[in-house]
Amino acid sequence: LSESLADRIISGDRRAIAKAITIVENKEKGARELLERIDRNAGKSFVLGITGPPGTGKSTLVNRLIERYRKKGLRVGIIAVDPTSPITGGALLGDRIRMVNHTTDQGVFIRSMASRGWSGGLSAAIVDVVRVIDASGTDIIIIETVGIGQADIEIMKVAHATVVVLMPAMGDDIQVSKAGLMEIGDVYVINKSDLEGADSMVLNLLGMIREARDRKSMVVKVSALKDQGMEELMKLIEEIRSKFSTSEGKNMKLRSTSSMMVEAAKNRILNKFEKKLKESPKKLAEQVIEHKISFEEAVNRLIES
Ligand SMILES: Nc1nc2c(ncn2[C@@H]2O[C@H](COP(=O)(O)OP(=O)(O)O)[C@@H](O)[C@H]2O)c(=O)[nH]1
Ligand SMILES: [Mg+2]
Repeated sequence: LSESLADRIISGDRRAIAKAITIVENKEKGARELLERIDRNAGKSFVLGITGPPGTGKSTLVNRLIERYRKKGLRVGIIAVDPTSPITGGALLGDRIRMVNHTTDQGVFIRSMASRGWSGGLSAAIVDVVRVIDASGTDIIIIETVGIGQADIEIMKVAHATVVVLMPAMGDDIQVSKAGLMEIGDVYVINKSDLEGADSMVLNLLGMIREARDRKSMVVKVSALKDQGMEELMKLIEEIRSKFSTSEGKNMKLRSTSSMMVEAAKNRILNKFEKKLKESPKKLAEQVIEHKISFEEAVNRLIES
C-alpha cells in the first residue's frame, strides 16, 4: 500500500498527499515507512513561514501570494496552523472560506492543522507534513501560524525565510515584542496600510527591530485586502528565494534541516520518556523508599532508554 501511495505522492496527487498527511499526523502504522519511501524526493521546496498576531491579515495575504505564484506556474502548498480546535474552530472556517478560490486548482494544496492537542509535538508533526508536501513536487510551501507563543517561533525555524505580518495601531504592542517576533523576521509586513497609522507603525517597528538585534530586515507596507504593495512584497520574497539554489541557500537549507531534525528528535525522546513515566516511577520509588537503590540511581534509571 505505502509503495503505491508514495508513488502517487511523488506524482503530485492531491488526494494521496492528503491521505499521507493523515497517516503521519495520526502516527498510523506504516507512517515512518512511507516517509522513508518519499525521502529522496523531499528537500526541494522553498518553505516560507508567515506569522504574526491574530487578525493582522495573514490568511488574506497568503491568498494573494498563492494567486501570484500560480500565475508564475509554480505549485504551492499551504499549512495553516490554527489555535482553535478543528471542531469548534471559527477561525479555521474563516481560513477555508478565504482560500476557497483555490480548491479546484490542482497546483494548490491546502491543509489546516489544529495547534491544540499535540502536547509539545506540534513542530514535529509539521515537519512530517512539510516533508510529505515537499516530496510531491511543490515549489513553495507556506506555513501560516499565529505568532503568539514559543511554539510558533519553533515552527518558524523550519522555514527558509519568515515573514512577520503586523498592522497599524499595534504600537509597540506587548504581543509583538514579548512573542519574540522581532527576532525572527526576514521581512516585516505592515498589512492593512489602507487604514490609518501605517506610517507611524513602520517607524515603531523599525525602532523595535533596532532594539531587538543588529541584523537588518526589510519592512514593507501592504494592503492584502486591496491588493496593494503586493508586488513589492513578492519582490522581497523572491529575492530571498532566488538565493535558495546558491551557496547562501545552502545555509538556509542547513538551518532548516537541522531544526527539523532537532524537532523530530526532541519529540521522539519526549514520547519515549513519557511512555516510560507511565510504567516505572512507582516501582523505582518503592525501591528508593526501602533504600534498595539510591534516589540518584532511580533518576538515572528513569532517563536510561
Ligand atoms: N482593512 C483591511 N483589512 C484587512 C486587510 N487584510 C485583511 N483584512 C481583514 O482582516 C481580518 C482578518 O484577516 P485574516 O486574513 O483572517 O487574518 P489572520 O488572522 O492574520 O489570518 C479579515 O476581516 C480581513 O478581511 C487589509 O489589507 N486591510
Ligand atoms: Mg489566518
